[in-house]
Amino acid sequence: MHKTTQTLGEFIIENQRDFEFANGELSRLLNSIRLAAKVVSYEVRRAGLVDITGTVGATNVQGEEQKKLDVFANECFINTLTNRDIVCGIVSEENEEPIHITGANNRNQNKYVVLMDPLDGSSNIDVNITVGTIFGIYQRVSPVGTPVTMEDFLQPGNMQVAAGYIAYGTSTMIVYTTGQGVNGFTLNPAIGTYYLSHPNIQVPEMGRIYSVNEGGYVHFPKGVKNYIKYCQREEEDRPYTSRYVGSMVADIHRTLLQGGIYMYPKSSEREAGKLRLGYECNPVAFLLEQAGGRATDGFRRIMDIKPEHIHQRVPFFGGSTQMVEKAESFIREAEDDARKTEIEV
Ligand code: P6P
Repeated sequence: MHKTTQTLGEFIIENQRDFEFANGELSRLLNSIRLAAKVVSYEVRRAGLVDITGTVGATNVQGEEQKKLDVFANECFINTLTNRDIVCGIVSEENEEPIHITGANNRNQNKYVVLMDPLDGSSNIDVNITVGTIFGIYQRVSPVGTPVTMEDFLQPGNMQVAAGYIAYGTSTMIVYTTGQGVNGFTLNPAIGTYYLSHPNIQVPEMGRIYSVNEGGYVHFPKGVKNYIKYCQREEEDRPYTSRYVGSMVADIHRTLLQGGIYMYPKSSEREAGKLRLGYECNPVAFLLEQAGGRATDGFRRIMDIKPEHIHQRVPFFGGSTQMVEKAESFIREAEDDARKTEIEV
């Protein structure tokens, strides 16, 4: 029986009253993301049927091979956000520089900036694994009526007014927050409507799943290695289960719903880890915290980190609060031991 719960459109209107900036603009912004997500979802779902998988022979600013769907998704979100005339700037994983949008009559009247990864996990496209779009929304800090500035894009995550992801999985879901909790909406592709399927998502305080690319184990810091060994030891409620999709949206969606910890540590190969602060870690951190979870770089709250540049990478530990705190304790302990050894030498 088709669920006839509240639609995303009804939910946005009903809840815009709760939003201190409720002047309809954020609602229109969220609606533009909702539309772009439908278009991208349609293309992702037929990727295997038409020659839209594979690569365009180009690489993006991350030096990663660009997939045709990456390019399509990036253009789709940029065009949709631009046409709605609400956004004055966009940072995208696929673009080295921010996109400046002067708006109607080039008067720079638009108030929001969006940081996004238009198709995260795209390396999984050709093997039919869940990929996703991740977005964070901020109010500009530069004066309305002037061109958007780099400072508008370098705000800490605690300034986000909304954030979320679209998961293109067995079904297409939008999961987002405006600071009033986290809600998930599932798309009914037959009628193109999203329905509230996961109201008020709460991350379990404690989970039994740890999620990390264990192929990097030899390069991880000692504290992270010690925590992974802790997860694997047969004592108390352990060993935990290991799950790693290699697509952040998939791993985070599971963590939000079932609990657990998702980690992308720094390593001897990647001094700052791999995940980008602006358009992967901050939006996900906002969601996790709004759902009662925790997100840090092992030491600092992700959303308190002041970005230095728009493609900055940070180590990431996020999920069930008790698990993230446990991982942090192992990391701190190893750092303290290393410091003591240095002093003794
Ligand atoms: P690795 C995808 O490129 C991504 O940014 C995340 O979606 C994913 O969690 C991670 O990288 C996977 O990286 O090094 O484990 O393949």
